[in-house]
Amino acid sequence: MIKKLRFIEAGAVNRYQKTWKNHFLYNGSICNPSTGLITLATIAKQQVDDTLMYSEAISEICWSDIEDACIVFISVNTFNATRGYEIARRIRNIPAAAPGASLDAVSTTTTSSRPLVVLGGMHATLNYTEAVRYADYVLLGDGDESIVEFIDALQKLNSECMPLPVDGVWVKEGAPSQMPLQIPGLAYLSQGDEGEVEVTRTEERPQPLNIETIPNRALVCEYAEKAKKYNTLWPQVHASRGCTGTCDYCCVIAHFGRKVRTRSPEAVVEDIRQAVAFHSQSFPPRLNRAVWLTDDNFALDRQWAKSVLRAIIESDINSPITVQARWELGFDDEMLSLMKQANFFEISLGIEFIDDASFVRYHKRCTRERIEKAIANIQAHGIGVRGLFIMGSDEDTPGVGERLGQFIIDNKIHGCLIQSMFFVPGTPVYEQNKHKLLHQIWERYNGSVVHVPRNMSPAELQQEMIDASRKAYSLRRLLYSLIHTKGIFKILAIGETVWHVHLRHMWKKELPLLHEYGYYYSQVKTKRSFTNPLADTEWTMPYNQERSLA
Ligand code: B12
Ligand code: SF4
Repeated sequence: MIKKLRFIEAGAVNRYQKTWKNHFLYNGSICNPSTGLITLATIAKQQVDDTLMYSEAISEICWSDIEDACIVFISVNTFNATRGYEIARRIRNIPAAAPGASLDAVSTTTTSSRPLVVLGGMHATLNYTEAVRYADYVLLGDGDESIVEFIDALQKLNSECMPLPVDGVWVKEGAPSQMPLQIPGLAYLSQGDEGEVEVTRTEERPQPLNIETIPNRALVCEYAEKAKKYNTLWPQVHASRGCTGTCDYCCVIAHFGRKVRTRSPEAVVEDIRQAVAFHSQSFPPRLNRAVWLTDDNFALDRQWAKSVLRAIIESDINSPITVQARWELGFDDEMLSLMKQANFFEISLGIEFIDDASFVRYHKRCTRERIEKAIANIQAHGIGVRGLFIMGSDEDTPGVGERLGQFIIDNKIHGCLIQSMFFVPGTPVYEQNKHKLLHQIWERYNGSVVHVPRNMSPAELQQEMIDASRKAYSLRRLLYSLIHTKGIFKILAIGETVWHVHLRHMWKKELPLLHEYGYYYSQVKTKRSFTNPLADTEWTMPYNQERSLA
């Protein structure tokens, strides 16, 4: 019997630490746990009652609770892949069960057993040939259906001989020669005819259409108490998955597919209700009551989006709501007035660049002029605009930070996310630019500079990001917001100014290293010898990622 399942969301470089700063510093050493993994834990709990999730975004892992689990599912994006692999390695170092052992043996607490390790999530899917070396299995794509089949398949094997891949290698001796788990969307290491280790991938699995499950947030260890305690955690709900865009840098289309899958308006409303209740508390009352709809492009299916908005208007939900969408939404007056009625206070626009040449280069269908008009129209409906920006385009030239800051001020954008372009393996920008990457230490792929842009050195680019942030979050802008804006915008202005001071501090700390990298990179280009300057640091290179730039 499979008696115990554990889910782990691996932490990023800023994984959870207990500190007083968590009360006001968003994404410092606390941030929201993964909705996707909570959804999977909710689904799996219907099969195995003893199911629990740890998120290193909000707590530490209780290792003694992991050791006797039957299966541990680990979720990795690119920015937390290094840590995810480390966790997988640690669990697999618990001595493996002998080939042919039954699943019961795996779930005992004896030292000769260990849980089965399954990796999944965006990075594991797009890079399964890498991820599979750390896990017994990789489940590809959205897990809503595959996880059920996977657990069922293992349950069925339980009564028979259960051959386990030992240390990641499928051992045929003493076990059926046919791999017993042949469900679609699975990758694992196997042994070829001549004894060599090879990666096997089963047939492709279409992404699930039924994505109605409402995540049971109470399954996440320590989430309930922290959700109430910290304003830096807030209710988040994912209403639709995927996008039909063509942007070269986007891993969302690579992972979720170039189409959109939606949940019913009823499920979205109920999910929001539950998320709000989970985070609310009467004393002291929450300062930040905002709900975040985390869709990548909420208004892509316009009829559906309007039906969700109408359902919210008709419901008892009165929280302020923020959502991500593309600029086209700024020209749909009916949508904007429904959003206003549904208490949407803000739209996060993926603006990305401020020059048309970059839009063309990275196949983002828009122009600066259209974006500026869209922003003005959204604001005319009484909704604020947050800008999501990418720096480090090959079209960027020195002074781009100052220009971006000015764009933000001129267009009255009240908040922004500034990131350097990062390169998720599996996306077109990765393929086009992999020779320009400074390293492949995935945990550094979190918005700071990881490549050599065309017109600047890496350190210069990072300095441009600092300049843009400083201009957008100046003391003057903060004072202006405190005097001229109302309610939630005041709270956001304070919170985000603190967050950007923190970001700039982190970016500055990396400058000497980026200088060094830039220097080494130029050495490689002139064919001189190259030593990886990070080789001696504590950062660990993922398997197969140790590389010199030569
Ligand atoms: C909400 C969100 C956040 C929130 C909450 C994060 C969270 N833990 O959910 C916050 C604000 C904290 C955040 C922060 C960041 N984020 Co963010 N975030 C998102 C966003 C918009 C939605 C996440 C979501 O709910 N997705 C929907 C669910 C259903 O999908 P899912 O999580 O992938 O899970 C499904 C499958 O992947 C799969 N699956 C997942 N895990 C597993 C595990 C197993 C075993 C299996 C079988 C399957 C499986 O099944 C799930 C359900 O079907 C995504 C974009 C996106 N569309 O995913 C970006 C995204 C994940 N974020 C991204 C980034 C870069 C960041 C930051 C680095 C930004 C920054 N510069 O600081 C930080 C890093 C966070 C940190 N720990 O420091 C990138 C990641 C790119 C990458 N490949 O690594 C994304 C994809 C945005 C983008 N378009 O580039 N983020
Ligand atoms: S519009 Fe946004 S979500 Fe859609 S492909 Fe472009 S970057 Fe990705």
